[in-house]
Amino acid sequence: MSLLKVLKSSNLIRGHTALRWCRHCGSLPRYDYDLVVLGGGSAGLACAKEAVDCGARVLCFDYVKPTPVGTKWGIGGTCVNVGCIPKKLMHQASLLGEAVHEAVAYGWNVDDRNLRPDWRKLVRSVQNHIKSVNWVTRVDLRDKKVEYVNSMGAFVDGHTIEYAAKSGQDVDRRQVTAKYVVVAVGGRPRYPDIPGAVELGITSDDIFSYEREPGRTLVVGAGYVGLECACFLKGLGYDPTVMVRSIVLRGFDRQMSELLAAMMAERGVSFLNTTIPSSVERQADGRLLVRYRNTTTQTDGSDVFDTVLWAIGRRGLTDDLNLGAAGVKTLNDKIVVDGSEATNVPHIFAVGDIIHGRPELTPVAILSGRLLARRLFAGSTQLMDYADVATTVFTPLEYSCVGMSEESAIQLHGADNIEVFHGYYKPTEFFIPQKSVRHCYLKAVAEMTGDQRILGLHYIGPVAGEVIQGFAAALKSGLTVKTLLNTVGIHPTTAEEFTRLSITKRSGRDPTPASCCS
Ligand code: FAD
Ligand code: NA7
Repeated sequence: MSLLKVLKSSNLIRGHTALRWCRHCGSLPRYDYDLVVLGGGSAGLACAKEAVDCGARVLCFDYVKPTPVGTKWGIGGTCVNVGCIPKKLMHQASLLGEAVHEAVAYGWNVDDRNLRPDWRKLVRSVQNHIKSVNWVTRVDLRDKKVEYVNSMGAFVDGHTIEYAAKSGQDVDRRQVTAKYVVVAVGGRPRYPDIPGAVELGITSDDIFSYEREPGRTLVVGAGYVGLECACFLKGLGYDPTVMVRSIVLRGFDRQMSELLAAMMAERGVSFLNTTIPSSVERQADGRLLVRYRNTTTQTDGSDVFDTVLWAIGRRGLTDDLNLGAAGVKTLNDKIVVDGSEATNVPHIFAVGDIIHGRPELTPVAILSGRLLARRLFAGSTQLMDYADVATTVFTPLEYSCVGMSEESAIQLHGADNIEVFHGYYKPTEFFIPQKSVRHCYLKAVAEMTGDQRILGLHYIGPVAGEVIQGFAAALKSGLTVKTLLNTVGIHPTTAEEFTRLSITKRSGRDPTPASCCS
């Protein structure tokens, strides 16, 4: 009998196993795996792949529970399937609609009247791309020798994970053990606790594969996801209304957020301010009657929509993990970790959206997963730096920022110790189609004294993410106003406006530009 069979029959190893001599201790391993990763999204996959590159034996579980209307997807997590990637593609589709009108002004002979997108074709194209990414991801895992199980993993104890294994029609429960466990299960959209919400509403988990044209859509929630969805729907010719409970884009710079909302309103997105939904009912004609309450006027109202999209935030997927069996502490639905992403149980870690109090962004998930693997298996001591992470809201004029908002800079340093440089600007390419420049604005929040270290940069305009990405590296390297204003711009770009920021808010001077080229 082979050694493997002896070990298996003696129950020294169970279920899935990767029996190899341990590179780290030189003997037969005590656990089936060096690392089990729960969740095959941005964080989990990055961690698993890096750990294998460092010589570890790794098993990654990924499983997606279908949404209430039955939407499901493959490996790769939120970003690839129902987040950044389909969102960016729909954003691009909506920008292209706008570009057709601009093309006419630039002399292209296209008929831009009655321009309508083919929603089903768009959805099909987006889904085809996603399927190709799912496939490449699986091939990548196989090539890198990361074992992957398409099943939900849950703790039996701190080192043991149980899952359902399918063979043909049969499903049996199996267990694997691991020296380390990384929890990277991410989150899913919340539903409000009101009649009709779950049965009749959809979320960002459904919209990118939605077979039916969304039509007149109520987007409930004015965070990042709500505003982005409302904007691509508007750009695609539908009629979105955003229901705002309190303020738009809580947590972002207030002035920029209000400017963004004004830009959306100018483009025809409707807002129901200080309003919360009370119920959703299906009418006889199939449309959705939404009742709501304005919390300022204390009045009730109602309206009829074709689609209701909940964008009221996301909950961490801790419910199915049986974290209690491993003794891992949670806060609400998130996992509390220290600066090394360790939970209160030292060999159990968490990365990505599931951790408490960190930015819910893909690059954050990827880098923290990778760095954790290097610390666990390659002797690295480098910790994830969560400060000054740049982000972009993909609305038609995009908003991107890095570092502090004006409010947090004032709160931390005091209003007298902060200087804000700002300006409106006119993108050259906006002139011929006579696009509105009213909301093209940027500002740098800086220290008052010395070379004036920059604490935050904010920009509303075209391709904001592309503009801010490079400045984010500069800000992390200690960028000052002096350096910024000594940097020669690239003309004619919108990014160069950061090198021309000479007007301070304190001066009271008019921040609207007189000319573009002198
Ligand atoms: P996820 O990607 O959610 O992966 C977790 C995986 O684990 C999922 O597949 C889940 O089904 C699975 N799972 C859960 N429980 C278990 C279990 N018990 N066992 C096995 N598997 C399990 N970020 C950006 O940086 N830029 C953007 O433009 C952007 N746009 C977004 C747009 C939308 C609409 C949304 C919703 C999010 C967006 N984000 C964006 C955020 C980004 O998608 C997330 O921050 C990122 O995907 C988090 O990765 P993660 O690995 O932590 O979790
Ligand atoms: P956010 O940023 O948490 O925003 C949620 C929005 O929904 C916000 O405007 C909330 O208003 C609103 N909200 C929350 N609960 C309700 C209820 N019950 N009724 C009405 N409105 C409500 O979540 P997102 O999904 O936009 O983004 C999450 C992350 O995903 C984000 O960080 C990106 O990285 C990707 P409030 O301000 O609380 O009054």
